[in-house]
Amino acid sequence: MKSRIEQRALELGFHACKFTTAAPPESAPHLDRWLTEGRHGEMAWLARNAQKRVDPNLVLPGAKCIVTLAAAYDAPATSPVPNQGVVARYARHADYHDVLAEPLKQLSAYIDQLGGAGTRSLWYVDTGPLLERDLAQRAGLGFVGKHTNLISRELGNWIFLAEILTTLEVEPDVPEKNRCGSCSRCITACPTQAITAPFQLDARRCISYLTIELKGSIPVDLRPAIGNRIYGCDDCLAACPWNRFAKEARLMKPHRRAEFDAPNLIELLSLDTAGFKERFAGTPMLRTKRRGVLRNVCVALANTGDASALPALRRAATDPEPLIAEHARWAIERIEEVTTTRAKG
Ligand code: B12
Repeated sequence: MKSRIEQRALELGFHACKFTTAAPPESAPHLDRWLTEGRHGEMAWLARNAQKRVDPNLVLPGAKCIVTLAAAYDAPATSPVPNQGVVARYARHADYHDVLAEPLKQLSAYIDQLGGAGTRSLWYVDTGPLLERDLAQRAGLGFVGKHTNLISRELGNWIFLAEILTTLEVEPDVPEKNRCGSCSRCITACPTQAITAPFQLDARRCISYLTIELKGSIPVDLRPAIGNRIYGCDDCLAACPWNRFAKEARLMKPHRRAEFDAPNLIELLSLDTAGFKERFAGTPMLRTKRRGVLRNVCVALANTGDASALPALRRAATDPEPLIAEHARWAIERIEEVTTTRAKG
């Protein structure tokens, strides 16, 4: 039964498939502490269903097994060029929640069919109240690295995680152990020192949080470190030496959106709502909406310090969306400051 599920998962394009029980993950108390300390920032949804998040049986009563899956993704590393933005690799594809839904549905149906009448299965890809990385580690798919993401010895860390909770009983695999050793490259690589200690991330400082999840104004003291990143950040992941084992992104490759490898910031800033929706359709960036993405574009332009962005920023400073206007005004001040200092120097 187990090998048939695994084989089907690989046929469907997943890179790895491992099994664990539906017992609460051992690291569950860390979630409690993390939430109590407010390290989740504005992500109140993480606290709302914390109870479920640590107990898969509250998600699917009668669950016996969790099938954990990995799908590799990849996109070229980008180097900073004036007025070009950087988008995290995962987002330079069609939205993975959509891409992985189809193979997950198929695998889920296959498991139900194998289990026969009465078998129930639920699939998730970042979409459910589960501690995905911890379950994947217990299933032996990889280990949670010091940057808090799952690293696989066969795939590195450019992987998405997905799971199928099922009432079907399958023998669990052997858990993986941590293999970071004395390496701390990811901690050093973080531009905002968001990894406050090994395995501990203060989301409120993480550029991924600031540019994707945060709905309001980006704290001024953190804006310079964002550089020209306009959506997410990959620095801690890119630093991981296990990436030498990265594999071709089978499922995600056909869904690459190469136009986001080096997007022109001034052009993005001119997008109105309809233009934004058209340009970003199908990508995860759509969820951050025009107001969030253009807020980030203003910060990135400020950080490039290029005076040629001033006309576009002056237009954005009158944008009806106050969040964009505020960040545009800040960007203008920053660029003017830099240009004045340069002229004096
Ligand atoms: C909320 C969230 C975020 C938040 C918070 C991230 C975080 N580390 O928690 C923000 C917005 C910052 C974020 C960013 C990113 N995310 Co995210 N995110 C999630 C989400 C929805 C929940 C994570 C969660 O439960 N956090 C809770 C806190 C408590 O977790 P934690 O601080 O890491 O602590 C855990 C462990 O580290 C451990 N632990 C804690 N303290 C200690 C101490 C010791 C001593 C030890 C041993 C262990 C330990 O126990 C904790 C409980 O799980 C998951 C999907 C899911 N449902 O799991 C995706 C997920 C983790 N994200 C993902 C991705 C791809 C990213 C980004 C790479 C995107 C990008 N390029 O910008 C970045 C990476 C940033 C980073 N270094 O984590 C992938 C990661 C895939 C992988 N290989 O692991 C996931 C799994 C989604 C998916 N299905 O693929 N994300």
